[in-house]
Formats: sequence, structure tokens, C-alpha cells
Amino acid sequence: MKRALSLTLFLLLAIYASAGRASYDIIPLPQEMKVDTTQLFILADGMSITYDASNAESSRIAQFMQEWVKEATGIVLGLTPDNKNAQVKLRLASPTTLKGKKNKKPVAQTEQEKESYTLSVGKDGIMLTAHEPVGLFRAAQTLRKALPVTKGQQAAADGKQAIELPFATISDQPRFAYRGVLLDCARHFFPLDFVKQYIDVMALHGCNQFHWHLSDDQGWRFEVKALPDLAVKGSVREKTVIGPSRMRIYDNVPYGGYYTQDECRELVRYAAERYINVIPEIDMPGHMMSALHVYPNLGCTGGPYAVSPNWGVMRDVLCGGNPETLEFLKTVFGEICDVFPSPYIHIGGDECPKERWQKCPKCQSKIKELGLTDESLVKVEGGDSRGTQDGRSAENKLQSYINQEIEQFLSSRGRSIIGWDEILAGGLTEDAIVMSWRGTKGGVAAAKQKHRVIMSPNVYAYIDHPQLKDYGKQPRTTDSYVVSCSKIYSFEPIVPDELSGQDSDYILGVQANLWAEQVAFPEHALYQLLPRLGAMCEVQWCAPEKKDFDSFKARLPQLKKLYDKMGLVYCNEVE
Ligand code: TNX
Repeated sequence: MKRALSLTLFLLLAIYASAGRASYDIIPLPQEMKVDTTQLFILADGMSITYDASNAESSRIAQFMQEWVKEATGIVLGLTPDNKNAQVKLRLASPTTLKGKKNKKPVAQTEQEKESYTLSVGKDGIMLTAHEPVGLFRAAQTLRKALPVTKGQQAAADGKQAIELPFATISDQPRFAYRGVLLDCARHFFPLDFVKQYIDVMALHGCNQFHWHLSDDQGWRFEVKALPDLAVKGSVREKTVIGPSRMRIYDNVPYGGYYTQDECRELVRYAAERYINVIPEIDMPGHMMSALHVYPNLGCTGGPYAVSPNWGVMRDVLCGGNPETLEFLKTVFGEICDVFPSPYIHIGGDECPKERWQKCPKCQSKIKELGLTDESLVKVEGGDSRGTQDGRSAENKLQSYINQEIEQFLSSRGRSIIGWDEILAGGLTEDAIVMSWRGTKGGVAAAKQKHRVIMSPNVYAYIDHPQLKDYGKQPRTTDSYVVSCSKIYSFEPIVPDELSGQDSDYILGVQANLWAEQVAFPEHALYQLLPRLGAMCEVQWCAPEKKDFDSFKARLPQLKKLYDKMGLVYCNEVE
């Protein structure tokens, strides 16, 4: 008997180098799972993935799946369209709903429902089912993260690789429709290949909106064909401050770089294949030193202006009374629309001090012409305003007038504007979406005014800040406060006691922001991002009652193995 047993065991081992077992304890944690660890499906070399041949997206997702299985486990699966006998099946159909019933509703789905999927593992193999290709993509990412990272382990005598997958049924969909991450490519320029890698990392975490910060005082990074000097000259600063700006110590090394429109289109395509929308930001009317350097006529004083070698908030901004300013902005945003199909375009709007406008004859005469008056100069919402003035001043209303012109222009191209929460100060324009960064107050105020909101409060979402309390353990970065994994994890976007009922429907989602004043290299950017994006993606994806930080920490090692396999740099400690 004993002999027979060991013989069976030996045979099994000889057939498969059963190199490991899948675990569905992944990040972000799916909404619902039933797992039976007593029954296993063996996935092995030579098995295959099938997909709907008539659907190009389904075929592409099957290829991703094939790559990911190979990357993690070394198992090589075949690709066979429309094959009922394949062991891994991608199927476009109605997935069962979270309640386990068939979803027969013919009514319009919410954005979240469009991304829903089921993943089931049973005796016949692995089945990924979704309404839409995006759901299949999410299901494939879930399966990818559940796989044991075993590649490189020894295969059996016959060279076959295999892994075990416990039987399971997973039903999942995201909590929020908008799950964003920002990369600041203005303060430092990141090569396109790195931006693509950033997209891959976002997709791994179930994110779907890439906010691309393309212009700022320190550099203009987007090619505008009608204004060729803008990127060529506006992308280069002569030097960069080393350490705190107030010390005024510089490296004296010119720094530059910009993305051509072809490169931007390439990124849009790359991201779309990974179900990520690219939202470009041209930050105006403040944060514009790079454009003012090239077109000093657009400033209130006429310049000259330098592409800023310093960080922080600059006094000089686009002149609000010069008609050329609007012409300039429409040229820029027109080309932005040509290149980026995003339904949202980010117009910035943050940190625009008004002291130049207060003294500028053109701005003041525009204020008169529009009949704008001071109402209330007290702060209305938001927290730290870093030199900007909140309240309903005539100058803030002038900024709202510019926003309105641009909103109308973009609306004629079928787009909505997103602005930082300062756009509340002079009065929100009709369709504006508010990105709440100075805490959540601006977002709450906007939702109550029935405006859509993206929550990105700095103390929870600014991953340019350190992630560990001990500054000495990590690379130098923006250092006024710590944004740890647990801090991020604790964020609740439907702010308790402030938002409820219909108001909460205006919260589209949540975003993490990686500002890059102190982040000059891809490796450092990844270190800032990971594993904090793991914590953030559970805020974006998971139902609040299912969130648990200890469980998150326990699930992290498995994700880190994949980070290692993907060659990603990350912070190895979690606080
Ligand atoms: C504030 S967020 C900014 C950025 C900086 C960031 C640094 C926002 C709208 N403005 O320009 O890079 O703080 O943490």
C-alpha cells in the first residue's frame, strides 16, 4: 500500500514539476470569492487559452494572459480561438452578478458594471467571463496576480511546468468608476518607455485613469505644432535648484525634454490597450513660467521670464486681460484635443496668485468690462493655499471667466474640464469636475453643488511625500509630512458625516499624485509609487466594509513577488 502511494506520488511529480499553488488573496481584493482549497485544477505546459476570434480585444487579452502566465510560472500556453476544449476560456457574456443571479437587466450599466467579471476555476479549467472586454482584462489581471511566481524553479524530468489552482468562483467589480494616478513629467521629464511601464503598473493595480501633468513653471513637455518654440524653448530650464528652494543653490546643468505628438499618440494607444484613459493636464493660468519664457507678451509685466529653476508658487502667471491669452490657450487645448481622445481634459487652475492681476491695467479693465466685483474675501473652502487667495474676489472671478471660455471651447469638442479645487473660488463653471487636493473640503463643497468630484487630498494621496517616518531610510523627497501606506489605506472618499445620499454619487473616484520636484529618475518614481499604489488601489476598488489593513499587509508579499519578477523597484517596508 505504502509502495503504491509513493509510486503514485512519484509519477505525479514526474509528470508535473508542480511548482506552486495559486492564491486568490490578491490586491485589490475582489468583492466576492468562494474558494475550495480541497479541490485543485492543474494548469500545465501545453494547455491552451481560447477566446472569441471575432473580437480583436478578446484576442489581445488572451495574448496578455499567455505572457503573464509565462512570466510568473514559466508555463507556456497555446492560443486557440473558438476552441471549446481549451483549459483557459475568455468569454464575453453576462457574468453572474455579485448576488449570484444572472444579470438580465437590459438597462444601461454603470461604468463599474461595465468592468465587472467572474473568474471561475473548476474541474474543466479556468473561465473568465465579462460583459465587455475591459472586464475580461480585469479578470485576466486577477488570475495573473493569483498565480504563484515560480518561474525559474526546476522542471520535472520531462520539462513540464505545472501549477495548482484551488477551485474558486470570484465575482468582482470596482467600487469607483474613476481610479487615477498622476505622474508629473513637467518638474522632471520621464522617458516614454518609463511612462509605458507606469501604465503597466497602473493596470496591474486595476487603475483606469492616467493623469499626465505636461506643463508647469519648470518645463513645457507637449509639442504644439502651431507654436513650435513652445516645446523647443519652453521645455528647457538652465539649471535646477539643489535642496530647498530658499537656499538658492543650483546645479547649473540645463535640463529639458518634451513629448512629440506622435509619442503622445503612441502612449494613448498603449494605455488604451490596457484600458487606461490618458488625461492630459495643461496647468493654467498659473504655473506657466515655461510658456511665459517663450511668449513674454502673455504675462502682465511683459517679462523677461525664465523657465523656473526653482520649485513652489510663482507670482508671474498668464495675463487675464490680454485677449492673446485666450487665443494661446485655445491653440494649445485644440491640439491637446487632436492628440488625446479623453472625455476629460485637465486645465489645472491651482496656485494662481493674483497680485499681478491686481496691478495690471489689462486685467483690471477686463474685470470692469465683465462687471466682476469683490464679494467675499474670506476663505470659502480648502486648506493650505500656498500664496493664493481664496474667496470671491474679482480676480478669482476673472480666473473663472477664463475657465468658462476654455470649458465652452472644450465642450464644443465634446470634452469636460477637470480643475484643481481652487477653481471653486471664483465660482464653478457649469460642467467643471473638481479635483480636491487641499483636503476633502473642496470636493465636498463641489459635490453639494452637484459637480462631479475626484478626491485626491494631499495628506492621503500625495505620494511625492515620504512613506516611512524615518526620513533617513528612504530617498530624499518632498518632506513636510509622511503619507504612509496605512494613512492612504484609511482614506474614505465618501467623507463620513459630510457626504451622503445623492451627494456621494458625485464622487467619481480617487487619485494618487506623484509630483516630481524631488523625483528625477524612474527607479525613484517606482519607489515612491510602490507599494503605496497597492494601498491606494484598495481605496479605489474595494467596498469599505471589506477593507482591512492587516489583511492588506498579509496579502502584500505575494504582490511583491510579482513586482520582483517584473523588475520593479519598491519600498520594502510598510508603515
Ligand atoms: C501642490 S497639487 C501642487 C503641485 C506640487 C505639489 C507638491 C497642486 C494642485 N499643486 O504643484 O507639485 O503640491 O506636493
